[in-house]
Amino acid sequence: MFFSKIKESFSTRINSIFGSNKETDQIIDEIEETLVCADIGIETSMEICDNLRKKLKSEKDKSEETIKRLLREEMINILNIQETDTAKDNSDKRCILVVGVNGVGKTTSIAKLANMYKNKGKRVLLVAGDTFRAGAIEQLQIWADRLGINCITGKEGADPSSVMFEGSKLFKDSDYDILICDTAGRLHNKKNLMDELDKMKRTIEKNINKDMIEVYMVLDSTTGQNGILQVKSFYERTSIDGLILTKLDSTSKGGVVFSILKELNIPIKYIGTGEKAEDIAEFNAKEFVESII
Ligand SMILES: Nc1nc2c(ncn2[C@@H]2O[C@H](COP(=O)(O)OP(=O)(O)O)[C@@H](O)[C@H]2O)c(=O)[nH]1
Ligand SMILES: [Mg+2]
Repeated sequence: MFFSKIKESFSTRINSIFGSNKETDQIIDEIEETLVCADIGIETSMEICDNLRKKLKSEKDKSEETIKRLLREEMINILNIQETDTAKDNSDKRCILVVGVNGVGKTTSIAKLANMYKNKGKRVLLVAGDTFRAGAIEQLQIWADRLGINCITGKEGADPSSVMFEGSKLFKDSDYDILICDTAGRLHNKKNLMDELDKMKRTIEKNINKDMIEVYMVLDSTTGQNGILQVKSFYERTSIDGLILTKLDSTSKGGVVFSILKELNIPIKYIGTGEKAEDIAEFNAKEFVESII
């Protein structure tokens, strides 16, 4: 089970609300509290429960089962607000630039994506664009070797844009389907990370049409609301096409998924559910909610 920790804490709390002879109003109030505690965010929790109250008014049966069913429906509704632009997802040749702060799981997610696309029969090329962090290039290279995927690397400390140029040029000139680029989460020198990302993007655009390039931001779900601030600070400068939410296997607070979609309105493309290459899945709101309550 992907979300066993979230399920454990969330469904245990929801289940404990029922049982004794409580009024429906009190039950809903307690559900609202539980949602807030699970990091769903106050506004979103209120919205879910207001809708739940309204729906329950016209419902004769106010049993635990009905309340839970309606709660699931409302939670799924809230998560489905995202509009997914699948045009790029389906294009033949595409480039994904992966950004995010250090330690969130960028390199691991790139390996997972590469493996997933390879298994779908796509030809994948990787670019080790995190030239700043010690060992980052090697980390991606090890994954690439393990998965049998070609990886373009430069020297540690080199200008990441030069590796991006080399990778995107090879991509353009060969019959690769997908180019996935790793980037640094932090810079050692005083250079601004956003300036550096802009530069990388412009460099890639010299070889690859703008419309084929997507920026995916990786977020660590265990950082909760802090992750949202991270996205906002990136978003000021670079538009983000999708999110990869990692470590959902090791958090008990799945609520961040709701806050992300409500506050940022950026689609969650993939979720990370472990440390192995195959621990990645497309995000599905219905499956997510049904697996946690
Ligand atoms: N449990 C778990 N660990 C993950 C997941 N994704 C990444 N990690 C771990 O998080 C740590 C940092 O990952 P890394 O890819 O190096 O992060 P980066 O600095 O953003 O490139 C590593 O120990 C990974 O194995 C995930 O979905 N679940
Ligand atoms: Mg990395």
